[in-house]
Amino acid sequence: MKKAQFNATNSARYQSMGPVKTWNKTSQGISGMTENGTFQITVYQSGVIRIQASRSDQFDTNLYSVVASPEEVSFSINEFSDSILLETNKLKTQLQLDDFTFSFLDLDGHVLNEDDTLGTAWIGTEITCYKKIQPEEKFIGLGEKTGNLNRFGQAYVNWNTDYFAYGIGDDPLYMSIPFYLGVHTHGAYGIYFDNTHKSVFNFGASNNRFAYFNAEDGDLDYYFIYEPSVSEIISTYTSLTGKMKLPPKWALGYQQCRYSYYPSEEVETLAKTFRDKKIPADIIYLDIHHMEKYKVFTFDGVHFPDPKSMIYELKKRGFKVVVILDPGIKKEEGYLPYEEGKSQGLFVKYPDGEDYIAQVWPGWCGFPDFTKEETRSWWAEKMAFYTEAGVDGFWTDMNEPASWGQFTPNLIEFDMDGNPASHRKSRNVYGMEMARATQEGSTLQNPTKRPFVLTRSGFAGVQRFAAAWTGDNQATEEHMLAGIRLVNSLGLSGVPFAGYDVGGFAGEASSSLFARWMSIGAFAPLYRAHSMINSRDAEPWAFGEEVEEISRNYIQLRYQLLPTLYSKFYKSSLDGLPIASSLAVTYPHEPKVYLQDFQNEYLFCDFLLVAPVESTKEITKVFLPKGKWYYLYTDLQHSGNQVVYQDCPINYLPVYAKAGSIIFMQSRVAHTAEPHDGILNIHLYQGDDGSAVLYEDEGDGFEYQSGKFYQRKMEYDFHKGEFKLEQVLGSYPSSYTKIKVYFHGFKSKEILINGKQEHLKSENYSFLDKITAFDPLPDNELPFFQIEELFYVEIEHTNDQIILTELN
Ligand code: NBV
Repeated sequence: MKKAQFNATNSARYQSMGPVKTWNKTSQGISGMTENGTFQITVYQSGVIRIQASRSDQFDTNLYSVVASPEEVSFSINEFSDSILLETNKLKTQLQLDDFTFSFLDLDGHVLNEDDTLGTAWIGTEITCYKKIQPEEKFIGLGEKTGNLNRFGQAYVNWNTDYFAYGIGDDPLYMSIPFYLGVHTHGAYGIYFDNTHKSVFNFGASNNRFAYFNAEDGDLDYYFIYEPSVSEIISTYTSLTGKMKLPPKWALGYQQCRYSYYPSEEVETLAKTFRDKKIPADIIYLDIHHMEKYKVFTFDGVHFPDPKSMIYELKKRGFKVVVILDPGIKKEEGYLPYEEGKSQGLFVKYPDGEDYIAQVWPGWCGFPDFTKEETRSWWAEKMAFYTEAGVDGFWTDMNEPASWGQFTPNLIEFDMDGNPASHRKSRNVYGMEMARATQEGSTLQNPTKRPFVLTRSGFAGVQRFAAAWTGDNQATEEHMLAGIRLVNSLGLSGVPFAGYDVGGFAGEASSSLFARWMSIGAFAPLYRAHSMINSRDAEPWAFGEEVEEISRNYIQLRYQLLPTLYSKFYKSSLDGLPIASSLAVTYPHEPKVYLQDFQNEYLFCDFLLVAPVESTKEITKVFLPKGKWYYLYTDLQHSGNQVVYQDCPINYLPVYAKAGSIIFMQSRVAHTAEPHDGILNIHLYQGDDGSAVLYEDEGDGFEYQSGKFYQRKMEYDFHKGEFKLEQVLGSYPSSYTKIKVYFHGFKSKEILINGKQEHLKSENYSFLDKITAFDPLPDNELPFFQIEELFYVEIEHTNDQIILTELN
């Protein structure tokens, strides 16, 4: 790279960009030079401005995260004596000429975000952008980061790290997403810092002056995003870094994992037990003991003598098998993946060309360079080993990459798709590129199937390739709640499909903790229980009869909610929005949302407010935002904008439906592919307008992309007392023959359906079954809640518009 002639050196002291010397208007913005560097301002979208600054005349970029090109957008540039003002129809960007500092303002001139006068500067190769903190500013997002929802006062490092049994305040963890949102009185904005080096985000920690973000090398390259709402900011961020692809429906089911289930008889017993006990489930994972001496692309011949038949049997029971893939390839003569990797130059190397070898489970290993096209295609081909045995999904672990010693030397080199770079620039994208290769492999091997990849490590944009889980958590109450914040934060950062190890990976859950975790997990986008080697059994039935019934209840509820969940996944694949959505998304300016007591609350699939609570509590405080809310299990109504005290016996997780909710449910099934009874149950909640789209398709494959889907918009107009089911779109035949609408909070006993009078019927309705009184002592009986006299109507399903009126 040619170095421009700037005064700046790799000084040990702070050195700023200095004053702007020259600048010119380009077709997409502005480019210019300061005393110490070059810069470029690109109008990427009308609400997205990209700022780049460098000491070189060629900008250092990240090839892997932003997949969108700049849009053609009209903007104006005005020059003043001390500044330049660039204006789009959404925001103003002002560049101060004497110190190269930026201010971003809305069209009314309110400051959204502005640089501190320290601006953009280097210390050695480290580049930092210093920002003023706006009054009352809250900081949210930044992906898989521990700590509070509001990150003010905290600082974080982005450096993908294998962190076994991390503490709930520890940092960094496995995945880095350098995207955050600032929320204050004048609105909200997002900043995505597109630099893959180790970076730091400081939101006002250890100083009373500024927030900053920096990277230990590379350039300043960030996207400033301004939209009128937090959800539009997140959506815009995913228009840059890409969206989650619609997963196969089975990936939304309950997933059972263990380090490790073996031999194959144990796996078969596990599958049979789920079915015998009528606990729905879709996936069984095979962890590292499925391999021969932990060598990827092998099966342990002793414990899994006939994996193909085993998987075939599991499939007959409606299970999918997901296998773990670790990147380390055992350095062993005669082991084909190693021989091929070595001879074809597919491994990560030292600068002198020697393969980098480090220790992981199999012993000394080479590491496929997933930032190289040839390696990704080779890996994708190797995956035939698993798909031929019938494996359906893949779980990429240890891809930070992890190795014993946990200290990868920085000199090793990665191809970075033709732009070789050291570990310093490459580490953070390695895991994402492994997930990408794995997704490509799944598609190569099974072109008509949707891939399912679950990854531990990743970077901005990882949502395009895989779902994420939050690694090796611990079986404690605080971890259960911390996991919710991690998943919600991933949702704020473009990764909607995420989950935590239900029950806790390290350590052992108490019965009540396991029960509570199972109920919370039912409202996680990814619902997977997992636990560590040498610990007690941790399946839904392993904690006694009561916990088994509680677990069954919530797993069943999850399956009954599938029409809602699948519709929401579809929506999220289009708009990039979280499935488990922190209240900060919908109510960003409500201060209570950020309080310790309430920061874990979230909206699941838009309508259900989940208020997670420890298993040790019998009563909890819940903040209900403005509006009206129904306690799910009894329909008890609460007006919003208040804190309520909620009983939370171990068999009832506090969940509330928002007035205006339209919740789709189906009958109970053993797994996602089992046909339901043909009745679409719609739960409609009185009190506010609502709208929802029911989406269905084959649940796998890609025919939905050419119109083979069933899509139906439904709208509830509270003031008109009208509920409209619009005409069905798409060519996928409905799986429903009947629609049953439940009216929550309505008084009407008679309504009109397409103008014709109908008398409503009623029943006692319960979302969860009564827990058997196993203990003869009456005091130990768990409560049972139901909605008495819930009115409903049954309608024949047709694809035509159906209008229900006179709903009061
Ligand atoms: O493959 C074993 C485990 C796995 O179960 C876990 O989910 C990963 O996060 N893996 C880490 C390696 C070792 C953990 C001690």
